Amino acid sequence: MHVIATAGHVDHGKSTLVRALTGVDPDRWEEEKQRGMTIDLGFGAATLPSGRELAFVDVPGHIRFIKNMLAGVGAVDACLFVVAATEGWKPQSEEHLRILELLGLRHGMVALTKVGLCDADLVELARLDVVEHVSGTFLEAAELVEVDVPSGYGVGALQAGLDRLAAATPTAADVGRPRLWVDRVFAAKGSGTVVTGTLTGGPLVVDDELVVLPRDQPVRVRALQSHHHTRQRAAPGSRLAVNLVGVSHTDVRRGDVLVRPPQWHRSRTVDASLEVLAGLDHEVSRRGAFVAYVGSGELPVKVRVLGDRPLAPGEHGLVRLHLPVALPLRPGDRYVLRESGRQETVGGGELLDVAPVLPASRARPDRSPDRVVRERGVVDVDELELLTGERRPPDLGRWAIDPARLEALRAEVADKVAQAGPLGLDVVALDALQRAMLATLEGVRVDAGRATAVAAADPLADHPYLAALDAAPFAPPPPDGVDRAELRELTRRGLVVAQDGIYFSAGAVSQAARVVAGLLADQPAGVTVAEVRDAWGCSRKHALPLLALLDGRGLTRRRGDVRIAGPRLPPGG
Ligand SMILES: Nc1nc2c(ncn2[C@@H]2O[C@H](COP(=O)(O)OP(=O)(O)OP(=O)(O)O)[C@@H](O)[C@H]2O)c(=O)[nH]1
Ligand SMILES: [Mg+2]
Repeated sequence: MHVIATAGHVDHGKSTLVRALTGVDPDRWEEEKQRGMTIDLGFGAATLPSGRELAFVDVPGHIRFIKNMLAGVGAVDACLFVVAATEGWKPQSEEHLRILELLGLRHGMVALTKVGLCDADLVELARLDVVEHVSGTFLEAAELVEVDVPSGYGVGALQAGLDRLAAATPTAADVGRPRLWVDRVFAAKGSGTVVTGTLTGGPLVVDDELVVLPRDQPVRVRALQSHHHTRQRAAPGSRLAVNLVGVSHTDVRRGDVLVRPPQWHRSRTVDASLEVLAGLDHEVSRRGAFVAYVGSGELPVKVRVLGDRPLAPGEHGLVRLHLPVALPLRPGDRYVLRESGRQETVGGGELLDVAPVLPASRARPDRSPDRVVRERGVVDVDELELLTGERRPPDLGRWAIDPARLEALRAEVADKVAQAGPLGLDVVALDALQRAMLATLEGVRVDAGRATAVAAADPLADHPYLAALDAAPFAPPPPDGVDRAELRELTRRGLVVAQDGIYFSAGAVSQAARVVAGLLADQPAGVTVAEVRDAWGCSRKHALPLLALLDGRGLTRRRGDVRIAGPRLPPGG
């Protein structure tokens, strides 16, 4: 099942085509019938001669109703792009095509309508006009069918073309995370509130417990209907009417969204790419009253360009958007940006980060989950899935951890254990993350809530190189003749610490720290490298990497020419 939206300039024959294909007039309102013009979205379903079913969303072409058009095209799979041969390419042909491109649509076909009102030359001119305008866009290779609905000319060819289009268009993805942007709400006699929309992301089932956002109203699915058939379960990619228990029809509106509450992060600030339309006659800065179209909704937004200068027409950049309400968004969602003052489409793009943590001055968003982990250091894998849509195995416990942070954590916990007295380390003093790390450390035994190093139980802990290192902690011998794999393993376990090509025993580092703490107790203003080196009784070649290790662990800190105590240095004296 696919959902196809019409698109094209006002009066070019979109609704007439939908009516010819579905047998239903998509212009539902009296005012639409009187004015002969679509104002709001219309809906219909067609069964093609092949038996395939297609759902249609018919949009208005008039510039005044462009926001209704935007509400209709957010979740569709493909478009039926309509151009009247009598008029050729017109402003909203262009604007609709730009919008569909910004929304990332990839599939569609073109109907050249009203050919019965033109002679062959005019039809040919119109066809060339269309071909020229769609070149370089997703419609470049699309089928173009000439039709004239009153005489029925071309309607069969259009149906056959739609059949091929549907066959070539992938069905909506099912990632088990349903979302339905509401595009219509009404009260059904006897059964309460009904909302309609195009379902994406996953199936909905009768009795599902959902929430209406941004209002945050819990609801239950009483019944589902798709194409006038009652269903127990509806698959993503269908047009759906959902009968809801728990909310009045006056409390839901277009632009609201139905999701399962635990499956979504709710965003008020998002980072996104912004493709500025080349046809714009000014650059995009933070000035201006902007409206973002996301899903079926229209939201006044504050825009901050990420980077130090405004974006020029045709340029691709990054922006931070501040929304007035919290919505269930995910990276990859598309949006269109319009400026309300000038009534023009500015551009649009893709959401990249739905929960940015860096200040705008430093944010450089992309869709990579690694970036999200790096910027956070540590993130629960469930949370990471909400933020990125991607599930990954935890690096430790239930967390995804930036590699540098993971190593620092390993060293920190190993150090705590190493530094603990004979009674061992009180595990209660560790946070959940440190405890998870403790459980992975080899050579550590936890007994009655206390962790102690059991180096003796570990064959590698008896490694002769360790004994050699311990014998000369501040002037360690190089690992000549030591098996490389064993050396790697000794380092990985934190028994040996490498710095600038010099290998130290883990004990040497804490021992060195104690000596420096002693010196600093007498000379809190700082000690020089030479003083430290003398206290350690070693050469500069060994003193420098040792100091670098202490600096790296926050045991010492460099200030000008001297070292002072770092935040982690134990009190000396
Ligand atoms: N002769 C002829 N007339 C057509 C054809 N298609 C549409 N029309 C006429 O063109 C007028 C506009 O058609 P609509 O289908 O309402 O146009 P629309 O694109 O839906 O217009 P909006 O929704 O307002 O943007 C109507 O009077 C139709 O009868 C066609 O193929 N041939
Ligand atoms: Mg219409």
